Amino acid sequence: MAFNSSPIFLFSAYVIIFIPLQIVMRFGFFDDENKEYVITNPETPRSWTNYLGSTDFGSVITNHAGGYSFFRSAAQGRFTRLRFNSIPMDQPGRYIYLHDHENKDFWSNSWQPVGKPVDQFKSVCRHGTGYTKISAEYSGINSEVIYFVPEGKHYECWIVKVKNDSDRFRKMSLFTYVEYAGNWNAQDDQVNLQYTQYTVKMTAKGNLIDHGTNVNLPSLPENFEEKDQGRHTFMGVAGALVKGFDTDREAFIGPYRTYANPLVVERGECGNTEAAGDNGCGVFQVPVALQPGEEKEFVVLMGVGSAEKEGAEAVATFDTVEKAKVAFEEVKNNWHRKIESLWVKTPDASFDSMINTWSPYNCLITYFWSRAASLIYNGERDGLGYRDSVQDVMGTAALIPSEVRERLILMLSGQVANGGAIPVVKPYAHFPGQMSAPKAEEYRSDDAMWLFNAVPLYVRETGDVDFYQLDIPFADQGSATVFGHLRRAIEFNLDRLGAHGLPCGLLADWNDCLELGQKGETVFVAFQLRYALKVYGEIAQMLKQEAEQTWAAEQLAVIDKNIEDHAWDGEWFLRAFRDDGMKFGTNEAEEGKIFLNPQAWSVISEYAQETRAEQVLVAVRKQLATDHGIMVCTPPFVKTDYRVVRATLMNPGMKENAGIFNHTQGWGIMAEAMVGNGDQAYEYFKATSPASYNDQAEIRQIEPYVVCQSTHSKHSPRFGASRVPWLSGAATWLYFSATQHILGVRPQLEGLEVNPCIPSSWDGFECSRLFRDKKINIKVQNPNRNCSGVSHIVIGDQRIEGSLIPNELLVDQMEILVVMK
Ligand code: IFM
Repeated sequence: MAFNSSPIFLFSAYVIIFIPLQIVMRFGFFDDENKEYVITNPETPRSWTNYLGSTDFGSVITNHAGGYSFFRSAAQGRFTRLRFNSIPMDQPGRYIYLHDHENKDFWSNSWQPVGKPVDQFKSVCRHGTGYTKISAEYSGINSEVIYFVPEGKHYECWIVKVKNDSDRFRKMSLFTYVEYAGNWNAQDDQVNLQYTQYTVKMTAKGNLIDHGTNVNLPSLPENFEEKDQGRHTFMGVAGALVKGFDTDREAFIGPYRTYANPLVVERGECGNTEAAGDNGCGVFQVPVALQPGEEKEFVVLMGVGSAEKEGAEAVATFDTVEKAKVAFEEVKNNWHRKIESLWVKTPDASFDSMINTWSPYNCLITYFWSRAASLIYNGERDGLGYRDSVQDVMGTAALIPSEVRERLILMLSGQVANGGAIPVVKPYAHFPGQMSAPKAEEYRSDDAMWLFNAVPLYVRETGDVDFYQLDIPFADQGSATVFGHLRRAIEFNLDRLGAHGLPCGLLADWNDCLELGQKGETVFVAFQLRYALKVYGEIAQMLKQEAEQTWAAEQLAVIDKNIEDHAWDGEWFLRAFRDDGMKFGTNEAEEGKIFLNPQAWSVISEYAQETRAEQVLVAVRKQLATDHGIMVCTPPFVKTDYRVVRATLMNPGMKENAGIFNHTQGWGIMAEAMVGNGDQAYEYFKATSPASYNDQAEIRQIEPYVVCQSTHSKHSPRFGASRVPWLSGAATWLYFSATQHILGVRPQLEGLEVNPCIPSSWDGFECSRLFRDKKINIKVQNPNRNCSGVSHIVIGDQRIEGSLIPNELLVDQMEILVVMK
């Protein structure tokens, strides 16, 4: 942390000049070349996390090696333990302790949990794509652990290195540590102790430990959700001799100690304990004797399956450190390939750090784990929430198009025959055609509307137009083509219009705190419906379905009229009507006078244009924009009864109660970009972009490399503080708005469009885009420092008017010049 605190006073003969020095509070930096965020000061305001693995096997890991591991689901498959919402917030984890037999001193490779004084202990954590590397320098010993999940494997691999940098012989012991769950069901493991304290059975043999739960019950591979079944995980060591083990947590730590000073580590000697019931742990003692300058490496493998079978196989696969290093490089390269679909160089290095690495990586992690696995999401949520997961597709369509196609098929099969959607799709327990449809009061009005953003985006990215004709079952009964699913989604809302001819809000309409019910109406979803009808009409035209195109145009005209007649408040659009006629988002109200969603979506849906668009965007700038992002509404609800709006449950300035809900920030950016206001779009981007806060990390407090759910607004005493990092709709919309609207690199069915809306201070930028397997290198020139408007494109000696590079001119490795007006 660089910390310059006090202002300086300069005295001259006549005046005293007060120059406030900027306080720089920084804990690390972006290593763009290696696509890593490097934490050089371990005393981060909160634990800063990363993810390992895939949707089959995942791990949450912090800069202190804290976190947990899970198979398929953090709720149903969590086999190592984390104590949520504790201090520190990330314990236990996957530790390597070091014991010096000469003086009995001990420490951990990660600064925590032992926590040696930072002036004597140098810690560096490199969070990379799908791996984390933590190194320490202490007492003349250098150590390093690289954590990753080898491709296609259901186990973690830790490459451990220890080097004697002192000038004397050192006799050390290294100890592994993980703490095991009593049941893979996270809730049972945390609270149903009268049961889970009797289910663990630990055994150790040679270099393998077996962690069993309910071992006398059969295992049920076809029934993942059944928690009472026999399950095994293993820990193994390869490339080193083990001297001892402990698998009984209490024996390892001691009854009145903590992870900071386990009894066995202090003693320097394992007790060879095997837990039967109570709490299991995975500890191996690896003795290491090092001459000055000498180093030793070995591998720890930890994952799903029995020690006897899968454990033995894992140890055989990685019997040398070299093999583990090859697997590590493979993981790194695979992730880099996934996020390389767009590379950019702009005048703003922090914009580039986000767009070239962290934004797409954040989108992928959110896509994989939805809202179900982090230090905050603790297993209470499981599966793919419908609306969120359909939107998550948009951030990843360019990165992993074939996986996205499968995910879209899954989500479309989560739609029921009436066009609405089941609220959560659990990939491991989803049986299309056999699911029950939600009860009337359980539907959300926006769920299936997001398909109109996601499906066409996937088709434009890939050119897979046939996707619209693919037949997909509904969750409950029957089937339809993708085009048919889209039609049903629209019908769902058209069948549920209220007194003003606007869609009914139902249980929620994106905003979980607005429970408008079966008759209350939502202006936000009215704009979504308008957008859906517009998009549906365009698809119908492309598919030459003229009757459908006409139908969409007729319905759109009706919705537009209802919006015009009922949704305008005078200076901005209303948010909603309750069924008793009460309005949300009106200047007449004392609380919740204006909401962001309908203003942004009036522009995004192209309902509001020119003067009207300018009017609503001015209202957003004046009423809702702050230095740290745009508030979801204002003023906060304090007096309004919580039965009228559930936002009252939250403190003012937090989350849906006039907080800065980051999911929505991209919509503000898009709306400004759509009217050509690149300066304002960029200002909104900077206010919300995590990297903008790297030198002021004390404001957000969370990771400066990933988005988060919500930022405290000016109505909160913690203005700027940000919470619930990583898994948020903010990931998709920040990446989407920055790449497709600010940079303006937009796949179209007819080709690749480059239509930037940038700040007037930029004289241009360079980027390269992988588009349908072709690499397009683009140079944008902005000679007149305009925000928007493309004059022409130059390809070789050919000049094309406008902003589209047509399909027929696209070839691999081509150079394009885009000249702005
Ligand atoms: O839109 C929702 C999301 O689905 C879950 N978190 C809260 C958001 C806003 O209410």
